[in-house]
Amino acid sequence: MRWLRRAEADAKGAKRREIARLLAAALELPEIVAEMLAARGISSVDEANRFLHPSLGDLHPPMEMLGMRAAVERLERAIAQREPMLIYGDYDVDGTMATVILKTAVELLGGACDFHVPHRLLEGYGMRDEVIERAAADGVKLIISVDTGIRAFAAAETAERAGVELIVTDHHLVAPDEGVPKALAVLNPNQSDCGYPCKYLCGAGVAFKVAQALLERAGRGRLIPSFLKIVAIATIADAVPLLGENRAIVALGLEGLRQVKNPGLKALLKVCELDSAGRAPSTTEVAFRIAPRMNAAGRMDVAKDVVELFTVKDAERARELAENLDRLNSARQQEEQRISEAVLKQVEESAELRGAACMVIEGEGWHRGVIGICAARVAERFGRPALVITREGDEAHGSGRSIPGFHLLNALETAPELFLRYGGHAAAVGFAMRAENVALLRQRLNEYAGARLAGEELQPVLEFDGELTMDQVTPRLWESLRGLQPFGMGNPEPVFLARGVTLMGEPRVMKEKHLKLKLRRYASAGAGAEPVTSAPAAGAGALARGLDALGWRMAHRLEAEPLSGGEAVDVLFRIEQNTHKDFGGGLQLVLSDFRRTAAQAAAVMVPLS
Ligand SMILES: [Mn+2]
Repeated sequence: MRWLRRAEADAKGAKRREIARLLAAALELPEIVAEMLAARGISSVDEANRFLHPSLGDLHPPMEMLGMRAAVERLERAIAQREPMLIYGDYDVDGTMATVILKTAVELLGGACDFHVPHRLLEGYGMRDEVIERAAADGVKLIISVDTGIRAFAAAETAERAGVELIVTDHHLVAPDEGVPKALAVLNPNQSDCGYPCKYLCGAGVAFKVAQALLERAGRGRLIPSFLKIVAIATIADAVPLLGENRAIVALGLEGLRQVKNPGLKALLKVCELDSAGRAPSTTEVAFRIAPRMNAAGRMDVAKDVVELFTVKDAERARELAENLDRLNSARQQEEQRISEAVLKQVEESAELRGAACMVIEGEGWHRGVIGICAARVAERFGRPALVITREGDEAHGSGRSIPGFHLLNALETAPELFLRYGGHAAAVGFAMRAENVALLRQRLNEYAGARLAGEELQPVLEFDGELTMDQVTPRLWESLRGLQPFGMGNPEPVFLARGVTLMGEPRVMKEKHLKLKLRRYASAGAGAEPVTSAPAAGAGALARGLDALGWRMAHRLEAEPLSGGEAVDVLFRIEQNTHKDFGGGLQLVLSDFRRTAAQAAAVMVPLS
C-alpha cells in the first residue's frame, strides 16, 4: 500500500499555503483545515464563508444557463395550453430523479406530462427513434430530455421529421468537434458557450434549474427548497463534485431529509432504515444505502418504478414500491456476491491472471447489471485495471474499472477492431464484442498495461490530506473539520497521517475481526500545542487513557505484522466522534492503514520522554 499526500507540493503549493495562512487567521481555523479549504480552490475569506455556510443564496439564477429562456418559454406555453409532453429520462438515479423533478414541477403548474425511462438491457442508454415516433403518434408535440440527449443527433432529426419539438437538457461532456443536436433549446452547462458558473451539476441538477425557473416565474418560488432533497440524492449518486452550487444543493437537501412528506421518499427512507426521527442522513448513507436501492431498479429493469415511487400520492402503493426496490436490491447483492465469488475463484486458480497487469475475467450468463460492480471490486482488491465479461452465446458484454493513473478508455481504443461497440472514460468502460475475441483482448490489454504500469503503480494507493501529531487531535479541530461537511466527490473526508505514535498497551481484537489500538496522545509531557482544558472530555484522565484507533476488519493484519505495546506506528486515519451511548462524546480515530514506524524514523520522530 502506498501512502500519497493529496495535492502534493507543486507549483501551486506555495500560493495555497499563503491563502491557507490568511484563511486560518481571518476565520480562526486550525491551519490544517484552512489548507484543505485552499486545496478545494477557495482563495478568499468570502468564498470560505460561503463554503462553510451553504445557503439558498448559493443557487445561481437559472437564466444564466444557455438555452434556459427559450426552454422555459416553450414549456410555459405547453403548460398553459395543456399540450401533452414527454420527458425522456435515463434509468439510473440521476436520470430517474431528473424525470421526477421536471414532471413534478410541470404538474404543479397545471401541465400534463408523461415520461419514458429506457429499459437498461433492451434499449440501453440514449434516445431512440421508435420512442419518439410512438410519442408523436400519440399526439406529443414537445419532448424534453433529461440526463441524456447531448449526442442524440439522429433522435433530434427524427423528432423534427415527426413534427415534435425537442428540448435537450443534459450534463454529459460535449464533444468539441461534434456540436450539439438540432433542437429548440439545448441546456448543458458544459457547452463551451454556456456561461453558467457551476459546470458540474448532475442531470437532475440541470432539470432542477429548469424547474426552478418555471416555479420562480410562476410565483411559486417557495416550493423550490422541497426539490433539493431529491436533487441532493441524485447529485451524490451521480458522483459529481460536491463543490460550488452542488455543495449547497447537497447540504440543504440532506438537511431537508430530516423532514419528509413525499410518500415515496418516506417509504424509501424506511426500507433503508434511515427514517429515525429528525436525523439527516450523511452523504455516505445516501451513496451506500439509498442510491443502491434506486439503482437496483435500473439494473434489474424496472427503473420506471422509481419514477412512480417518487410521484405516487398513495402511501400504501409507495410502501409496496419501496419494499420491491429493497427486494431487488437484495437480489442484486446476491447476484453480485455470486459473481464476485466466481471471479475471485478464477483469479485464485490462475497464476496467469494474478500476474496480469490488466485482469480480464470471463464467465457465462452473469447478469450484465452487476458486472461493473464486480470489476470495481477486483480493481480495488488487486490494485490494477479489471474487466469482467459475460458471454451470452456468440456475444460477450463487458464492464471495466481502472485504477488512478491508467486511462482505461484509451487502452480500449488501441484495439477498436475487437469490439462491436464500446464507450466510457478513464476510470470505467462498457463494451460488447464477439465472444471469440475475448482471448485476443486479454492478450492485447495485458501487453498494453504491462508496458505502462510499473511495479509501484500496481500497488494500491491511499491518499491523505496532511500530517498531524496526536496532541493536535482536539475537539476544536474536530469542530472545524465538521464545517467541511458534507463530504463526497471533490470534497473527500479528510484523512491524516501521524508518524511515530507510541502504542499504549497491547493491540486488542474485537469480535475476532476488528482491531483497536490505543495511541499515546503526547509524544512528551507538556508538548501539547493546545491546552488540555480545551477538551471537556480530555482532562488528565483522558490524556492518560490515550486515543482509541479502530481498524475495521483489520485484525488479520496482526498475523503478518504483529505489534506490541510501546512500539511506534505510523497511522493513516479519519477523526470521528464516538457515538456509543455509554462512552459517547469523545473523539476516536478510524484507521485507513497502519505500519510499524521504520526504526530510524522512530528515533527521529519520537523523542520519548
Ligand atoms: Mn447523470
